[in-house]
Amino acid sequence: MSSPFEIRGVVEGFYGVYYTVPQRESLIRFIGDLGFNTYIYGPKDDREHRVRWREPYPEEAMQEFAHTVQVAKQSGVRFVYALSCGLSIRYSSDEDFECIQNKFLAFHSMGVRDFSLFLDDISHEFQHEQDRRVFSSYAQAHAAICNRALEWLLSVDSECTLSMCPTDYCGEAPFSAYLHELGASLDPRIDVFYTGPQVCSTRITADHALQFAEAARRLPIIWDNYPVNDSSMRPEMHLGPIKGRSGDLYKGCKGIAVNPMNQAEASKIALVTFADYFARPADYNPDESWDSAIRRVAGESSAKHVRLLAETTLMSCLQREAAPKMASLVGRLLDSQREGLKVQGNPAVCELSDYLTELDEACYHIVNRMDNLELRNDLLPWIEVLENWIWAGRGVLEVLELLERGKDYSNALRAVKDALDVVSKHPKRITGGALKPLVDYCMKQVEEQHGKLWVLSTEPWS
Ligand code: LTM
Repeated sequence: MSSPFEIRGVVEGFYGVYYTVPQRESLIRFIGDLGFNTYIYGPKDDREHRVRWREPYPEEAMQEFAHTVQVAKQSGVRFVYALSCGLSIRYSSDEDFECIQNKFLAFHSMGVRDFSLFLDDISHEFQHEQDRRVFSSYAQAHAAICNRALEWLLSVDSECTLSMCPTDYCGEAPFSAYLHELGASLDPRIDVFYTGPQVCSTRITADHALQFAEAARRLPIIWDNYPVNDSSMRPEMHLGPIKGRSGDLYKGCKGIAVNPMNQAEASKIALVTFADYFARPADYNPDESWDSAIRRVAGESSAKHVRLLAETTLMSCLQREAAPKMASLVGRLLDSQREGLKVQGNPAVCELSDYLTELDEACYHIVNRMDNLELRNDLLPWIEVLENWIWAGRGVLEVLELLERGKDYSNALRAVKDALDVVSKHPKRITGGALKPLVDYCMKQVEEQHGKLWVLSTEPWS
């Protein structure tokens, strides 16, 4: 691929359940085909990567890594092994340094030449008295351990490289004293990660990156926290295209490493859009790219169904509104009610009802007819919630019509309540509560005519 971004990567750097070997290898082949050239291995919950970083991997795991490294090689992707030693390391300890060496050597012997030290999401202060005595600051300790690791790696093999994630990896100028000091002392050959103005950044421009570069004294690698959905984002499913990355971002960085979701297959949609952005950042059109990305991952016959679902789950660091189309249909319906239109024969009611039917069909197709079963499995929990929203929405339309006709609506209302119960208790979120104003309106009508029948759960639905 010709691209102004030198590094085009994925960083498996999220919290929570990380990829199985087949998922990782499928993803590496996939991104290789797309023109990515780097895969950074560093899932936070891999015990030997972080919490028990001093321990070697079991032999079986090393055999699996060796296979994955070969897959990466065949796919034209550099496999980078990252170690998150920062939770407990004694920066001044030779024994701890030896643990880093042993870890890296084991990967070197299977052909890995690129390494990283992740010092993100750790305390901002020394954990060991001994380090406080040896180093004048935390930044000096970080520079020292990384410089020492690079010198040693190069003595083992001149092809080796080292990158690092600093403890302060986001923000805007003037940046912290830590980052300035780190930048001044860190060997210039060591690449540094930067996530943009925020941890999960809405926008990242060349200007942001260049300001970081001034503090860190080198162009950063952007660690892009979209589409990742770990930690507090676990309820979300990020199927939208990348956007908000400026057309000239490559002028301020060495490249981009994308942190994907815990759901490997579903992450491929955003990754295809990243590939389009990498190829022509200035001409990148998120909507066009999104269409072809969905077709590529879901397959032609499922694309329109996955697109419909994706349009209900857009809430992320990139945009607030989860389901703009659904929200606007609900808005139109409520406007028509304010204008005094009847429910029966109301075009806005028909439109919303048709839309809910289409969505229902999409859910059915994805669950029962889609060829890509990995994608289906990734999406199932969100489909479960969406189906309940659909039932609630249809139920509300039925209640409103029955109310208007003076008929018994108790069964329909009970169905609404049951569906909303599922929604409010479910760990996943979808639609951003776009139907909620309609539910509230319906309950008000019911109450006005017949008093309070049920108090509906006030759990957050968004
Ligand atoms: O972003 C960085 C550098 N570190 C962590 C990631 O491990 C995590 O996946 C993302 C998103 O929650 N946030 C972080 O702070």
